[in-house]
Parts: sequence; structure tokens; C-alpha cells
Amino acid sequence: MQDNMSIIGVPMDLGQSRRGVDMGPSALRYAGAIEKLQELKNDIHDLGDIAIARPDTANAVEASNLKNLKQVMEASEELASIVDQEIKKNRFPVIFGGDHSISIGSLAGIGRHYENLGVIWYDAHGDLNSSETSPSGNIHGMPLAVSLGIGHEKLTNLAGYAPKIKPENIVIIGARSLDPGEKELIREKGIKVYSMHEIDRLGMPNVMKESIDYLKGRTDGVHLSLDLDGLDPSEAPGVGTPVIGGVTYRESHLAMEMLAEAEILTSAEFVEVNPILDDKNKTAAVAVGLMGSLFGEKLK
Ligand code: B3U
Ligand code: MN
Ligand code: MN
Repeated sequence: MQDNMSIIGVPMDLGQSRRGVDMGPSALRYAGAIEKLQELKNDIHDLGDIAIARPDTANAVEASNLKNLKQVMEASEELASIVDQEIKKNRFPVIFGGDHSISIGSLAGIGRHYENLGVIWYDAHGDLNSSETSPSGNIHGMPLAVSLGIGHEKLTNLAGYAPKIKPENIVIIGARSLDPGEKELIREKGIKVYSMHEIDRLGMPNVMKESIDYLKGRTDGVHLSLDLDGLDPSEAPGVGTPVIGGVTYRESHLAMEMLAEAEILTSAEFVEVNPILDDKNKTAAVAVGLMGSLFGEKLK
């Protein structure tokens, strides 16, 4: 993995309904994320946080059931352009969320640089809803669909091209809360999913081995999108939509270490840390621990 990394904070909480996840980048910094990365890599640029607009009382974009569409779009444009610039400088982007809607921007910035960008979506959810299938209107439940070109055209056409990724290059790990429309899309597009059932049956070592072998053969870059709610809420309680029965901290460490050894990643993001809902910044500390494994602590 590259030694030169650029950190971009995205204090976004408008892609869902629980305030506080905008403090995710601060919580990660407070828990020592930058120092951890500096320990492991020679060349860390912390680019700080991008500015996020506040919600207006009236949604300025034409009628839609998507909450805060305008603000999410603007932030995604900005993030996409920063990520794009950093990759052009041959730097490895590490993005700190913010809610998961920020991946719309991350993938829009990254996608252009790869013919077959792989995506590991480590999450309790599929984030494969569209405006039609979403039960909530929360955009953080949509970024994977949007990146496939499915959903509101203001989001799918972000950064001027669509789709950003192909369904056969996605691996979802840790899923245990999928809406009916998401399940249908997974079936229709043949998206590879290791739900908790497969993790229980195969064990995390096999799940990661299969995922890595699968992506290695078909992709020219891999983005890790790690939603902290993929972990069990007993170990990562500071998330907006906790779902019991998740991946353990130990299994997650192993997953990160196997990714470090495989050397397939070209970008990464850590999202949904909400310090307001947390237990003394435990979830941010968990995220920083996982960054250590992902960026080669064991290999040093
Ligand atoms: N699938 C539901 C819930 C959800 C998605 N992502 C999170 N929660 N974190 C939805 O609203 O789309
Ligand atoms: Mn998510
Ligand atoms: Mn989630």
C-alpha cells in the first residue's frame, strides 16, 4: 500500500436523521487517527474538513422525498473533486465521515481513475435504496445504488459521469438489515454479499480470502467503505442505526490485516461514527484500531 496518504474529513450529518455524526471526523482525530497514520506511513497530509451547508427549512431542489438533497449533492461534488485531485497527485485518499451519503462523493472522485474499481462495503446495511425503494428518504441508505447509476439523477450524474462502479466489482460484508428493494437489486444485479449468515458459516478468514481472490482477479483498484455499524453495537455503539448480531472487533481486525497483506486497496473511508451516541468515544477508538491493522501495524 502507498505511503503517501491524504486525509479528508467530511462532517456530514444530513444524509440521515440523527444529529451528531457530523462530529465523526473530530471524534476520529480526537481518538488519535492522524497520529496512528503518521506512525505507519511517512507522508500524511491532513487536508482538514470540507464545509457542509446547513439544511434550509424548504428543500431548494425540486420536490423529492430525498432529505437534504441539495446539501448532500454540494458536499459530494466538493469531496469528489478533492479526491480526484489527490489521486491525480498519486496520493491515497482516506476519508473520514460523516454519514454514509459521503460515499457518493468519494466514489465519484475515485471511479474515473479505474476501469474496474472494486468496492468492499463493510456494513450492516446494503445502502442500495433508491428514492422509490427507500423506507426513510435518508440518502445514507442509497450511496451504493447511486454509484451504480440507480436513483435520483442529480445524484447519479454527479461529477458528470455514470455509473461510477459495476455491480460485479462490489463485495458487501456484514449485511444483516436489507430492505425488500435492496434484496431485489442484489438478486437482479448478482451482487456478491457475505451476510452475517455467511460470516458465521464460513468464518471471517474464508470470507476475506474469497473476497480478496475475487476482487484481485477482476479489479484495477479497490475502495474500502467501512461503516462502523457493520460491527456489533456492543463494540461499536456510537452509530445512528445499530443492528444487533454484527461482526466482532476481532473479526474486523483480522479482515483489515488480511486486506493489508493482500495490498489491493487504493482508497478507504470510515463512516457513521457518531460521538453523541457513543460510549466515551469508544467507536472512534475502534475505528482507529482498525485503521492500524488496515495500514500495516502488524506488518511493521
Ligand atoms: N435501509 C434503511 C436503513 C439504513 C441504511 N443505512 C443505514 N440505515 N445506516 C434506509 O433508510 O435506507
Ligand atoms: Mn452504510
Ligand atoms: Mn450501515
